[in-house]
Amino acid sequence: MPQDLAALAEIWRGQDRMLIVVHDNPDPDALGSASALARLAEATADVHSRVCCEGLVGRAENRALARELRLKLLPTEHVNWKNWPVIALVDAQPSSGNNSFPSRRVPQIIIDHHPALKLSRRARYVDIRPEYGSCASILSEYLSAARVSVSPDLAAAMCYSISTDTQDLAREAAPADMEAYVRLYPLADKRALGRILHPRLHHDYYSTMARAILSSFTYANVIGAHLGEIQHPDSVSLVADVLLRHERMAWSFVTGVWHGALFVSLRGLHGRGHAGTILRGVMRKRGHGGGHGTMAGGRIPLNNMTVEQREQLEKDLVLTLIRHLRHREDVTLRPLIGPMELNEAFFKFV
Ligand SMILES: [Mn+2]
Repeated sequence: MPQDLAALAEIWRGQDRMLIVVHDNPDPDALGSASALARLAEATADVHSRVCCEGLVGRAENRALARELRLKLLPTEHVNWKNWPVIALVDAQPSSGNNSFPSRRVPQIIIDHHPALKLSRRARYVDIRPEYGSCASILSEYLSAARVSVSPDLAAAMCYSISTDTQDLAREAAPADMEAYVRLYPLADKRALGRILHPRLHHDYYSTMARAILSSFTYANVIGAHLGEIQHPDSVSLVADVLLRHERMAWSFVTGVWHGALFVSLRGLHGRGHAGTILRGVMRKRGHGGGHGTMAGGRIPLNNMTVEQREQLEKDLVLTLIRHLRHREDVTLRPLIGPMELNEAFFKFV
């Protein structure tokens, strides 16, 4: 569906503010897309926006991006939904399980690139393009069509949004994603882009990575780790991305505990891997999950489980995943790093 600027203008007519809801623990695509929609509404209808979500922005790159955009995220618990005349969801849909928008309410606007859900049809303005690798690419077409100028910071952020959702345009990228990137890159502040791509790293990054690597296991071409308690939910996807780069691996699966829920991340090497479908099959009714061909995430409420029960759940998830990937049923997981590989130099310091 091409963008219908007149229909959007109709929704914004006579309004002065809009609430933009993104998924919990938002990623670069969610933040870049929300800022782009805010820019469009402000430039074309003088409507001012706040961006709202639950959770945290954890990864250093994503925090740098939010800083460049000067984004002040509104926590969902402070939102009175009735007070907002216009509500938009971007990079997310109602009842998809990864956002805190109440499922009994209907937003006016939905712009997303995940597979369309039934409930989404109720919104007044719906633009869902699952063939796009990034939601920011869709929003970039709106800005172009409306001839709204894009600031150097916003262009830098949107470039990063597109490259993270498409692995630098190499996977699940549509021609439209390439076109959007090529349109935005010349406008982008390259220093801002550099600050997003190469941020300083918090100490927690190294402790999480050490724990992850020493506890990683493998089976055939599957690699995984259970991180236990984590500082922020983004740690699971961060570790899954690093583990997936191991030369023999095609799938990575990582779990971590945050605020009473088990966060899971599944990454696949190949574009037609159906990571989202596989993860939903692995989670079944235990929790919510979803995603694209190569990236998927979800969470399972732990409801005061004991540590032993949680560890059993983590094991069950891994075995179910391995079965879904059609490996044999008698599965013995092996440690990624054997004790022999931790040489004397390592033990000198521990
Ligand atoms: Mn996205």
